[in-house]
Amino acid sequence: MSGPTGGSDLVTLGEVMVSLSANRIGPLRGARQLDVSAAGSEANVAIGVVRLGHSASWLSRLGADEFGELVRATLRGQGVTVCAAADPSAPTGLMVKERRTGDVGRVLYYRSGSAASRLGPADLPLALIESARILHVTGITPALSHSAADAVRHAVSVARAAGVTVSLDVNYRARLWDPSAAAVELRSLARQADLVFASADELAVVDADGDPERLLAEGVHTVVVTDGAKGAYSVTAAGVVRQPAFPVRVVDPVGAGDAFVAGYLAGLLDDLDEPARMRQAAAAAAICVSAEGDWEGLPTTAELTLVSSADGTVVR
Ligand code: KDG
Repeated sequence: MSGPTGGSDLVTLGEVMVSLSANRIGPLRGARQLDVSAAGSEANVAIGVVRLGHSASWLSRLGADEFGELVRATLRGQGVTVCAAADPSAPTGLMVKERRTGDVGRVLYYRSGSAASRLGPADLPLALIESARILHVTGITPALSHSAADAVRHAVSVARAAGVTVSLDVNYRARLWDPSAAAVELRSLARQADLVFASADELAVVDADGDPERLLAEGVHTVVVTDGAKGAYSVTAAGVVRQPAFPVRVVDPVGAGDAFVAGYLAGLLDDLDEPARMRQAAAAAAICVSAEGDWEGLPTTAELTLVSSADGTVVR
């Protein structure tokens, strides 16, 4: 499905890396096989929104290498429109997921100097942003480089000028940048967003007192705060909506936040009311973490009801 002008309902920008995941528990040095996929927070959201019946475009840069082609083919295979120049002089980024213990995973990044870190304002197809219904950005992209931060700022100002809803997932990655630089950048971005998604810990990154009400007073329409198994709540001028997490067996927690955002934004695109958006967001997150992979388990619209199926259900 295309947006009203043949563009996409949702446009997003950021890095997708090839992801290599250990398929057994223990230090990586003992790994004998690694599963190959591609992942990046913003593109995970794009895939989630497509599975829930909307169109999405992803803007970036990729290396002119086999990994770049893997990323391109993976996203296209999931129905996402890819607008990413192939850069012959920088590689596609890489991340490696280790299952250090049964309960603790670690992610290693090999993304410094990657093609996506060279993303800049000149890479942005402005008409695509202007014709979208939602521009979704995260706090990961501005952490990649000064030019990537410029690209995010430019995309947000173009979207705002065109009346496009701006969504920000704070997604604070401590390993990617200095906390004070992150606070300056993310506080400014949050105040230009209509919708801010933050984990309970990340709220303090965008507001010194971690106060959603203050973000509302400064122009944000909705602040959505997620707190893992404790659930989530959203704050708007109309009040607070609380949504408990659906109890599921967690197989792979990575990507939960992106799934939540995808469920919420698809609900926004479908004009669902706030409690229904929050419920759909929580359902998408619960179903996603019940499967391996950052995005592979994201539900289709028809699968959203799986979250209320009893343990051990076999659908025939
Ligand atoms: O939310 C999941 C993402 O974190 C993952 O897919 C990769 O974008 C990524 C990152 O920076 O870790």
